[in-house]
Amino acid sequence: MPNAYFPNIAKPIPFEGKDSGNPLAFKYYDKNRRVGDKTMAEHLRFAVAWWHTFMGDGSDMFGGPAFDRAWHQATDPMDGAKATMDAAFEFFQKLGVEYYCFHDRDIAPTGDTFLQSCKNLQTMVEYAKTLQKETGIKLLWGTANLFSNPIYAQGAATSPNAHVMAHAAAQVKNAIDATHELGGENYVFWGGREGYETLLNTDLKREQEQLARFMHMAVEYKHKIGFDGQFLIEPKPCEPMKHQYDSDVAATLYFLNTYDLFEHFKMNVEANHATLAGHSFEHELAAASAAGKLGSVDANRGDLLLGWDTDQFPTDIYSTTLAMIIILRQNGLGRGGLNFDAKVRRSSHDPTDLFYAHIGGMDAFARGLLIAYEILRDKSLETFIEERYGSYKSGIGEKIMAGKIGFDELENWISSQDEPVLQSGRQEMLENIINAYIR
Ligand code: XUL
Ligand code: CO
Repeated sequence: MPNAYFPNIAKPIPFEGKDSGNPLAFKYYDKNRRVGDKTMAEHLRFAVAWWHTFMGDGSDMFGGPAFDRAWHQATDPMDGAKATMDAAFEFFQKLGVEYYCFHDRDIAPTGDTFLQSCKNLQTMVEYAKTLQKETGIKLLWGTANLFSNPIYAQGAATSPNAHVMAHAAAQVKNAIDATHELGGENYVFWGGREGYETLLNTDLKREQEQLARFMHMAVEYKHKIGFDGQFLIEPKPCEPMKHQYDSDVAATLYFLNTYDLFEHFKMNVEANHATLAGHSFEHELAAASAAGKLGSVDANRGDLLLGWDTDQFPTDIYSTTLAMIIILRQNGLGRGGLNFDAKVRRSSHDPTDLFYAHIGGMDAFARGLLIAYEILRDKSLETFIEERYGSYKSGIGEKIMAGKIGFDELENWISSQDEPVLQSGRQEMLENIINAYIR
């Protein structure tokens, strides 16, 4: 294993169990431990996000780069991209994750022309292919950065300028090719600039039609080249725009349904995007799962006292438990996974902080998995929920849901009945049950 960029981490992070006092060891994530019919690694399918972990330099609106990153030293952009890729694969191996995710412009620098950018991407894809082969590390998903280049300031697929939409299409084509070439298991669409700043200059219907047309072209292209990865849409309500069209799971499902795209996409649900949309993380997971559309997760957390996408590492066991209940109920994420779309704070400038951050996130989800598994195994919620809707299994409830009767029959039936007997929702009792499992 190379040892150039993280010399302080001499060997892969070990599993040492919950009583270990070693901050560079897993306390809960024991990748080969079986939980039900799968190992922890198979359940959780962790991925590292290239952009935050390897591209982030600690800059924010108030100050420049702050991080100590040996792989950012090169002056030539392609040399820098190669150094970054070496650092990334060293990091994956030392951390012990099997997957990563990238934007096209993360792994390869933007060139002076579109063609040069495509060439840079191809070169870096070839290099990534070699490193994937050597290490067994895989690509969970690829995506295109359709938000940094100033030409996308008014949207990419939803730009009022058809030339810009064509540019976006050509860029996505190349990003799908790169993902396909690297055996990516999914491809993500996050419409960072697909929205508006003001309705005064915006034809909202037309822009959504453009977005739909763009997605149809992507689906056609996917079939044309035989890419069998899952297409995912990642909802987010705002930031960078005032409003983004894929604002939450429900809005995205409506968009897919309206434009005949439903069968071709699933969702990549991000925790911090859910809270920005005024929902809980578990709400968005449940909404996607109920539609059979929960494909993958961007695992992070926000700060409820701040109104922006803070992209912090997930550490809240209660939240990971509720998330894992929903994921286990649908029998896992299939070809999706848990991608840490999260960044260390600006003051955590040391490369070792990247390890602490990921170890914490992986342990938080491993613990959530173990707790959720026990809750489901004991049917602690399931039996209650089943009984709560019991009145629809027979009698009048069964007739209603079978579509056999309507308002007239129900009026007749109700006239011969006493008042309904109500059952408690038992929220507090159920909350206590969950807490009893978090030990
Ligand atoms: C932005 C965000 C993106 C997507 C991929 O908030 O989450 O990084 O995950 O473009
Ligand atoms: Co994300």
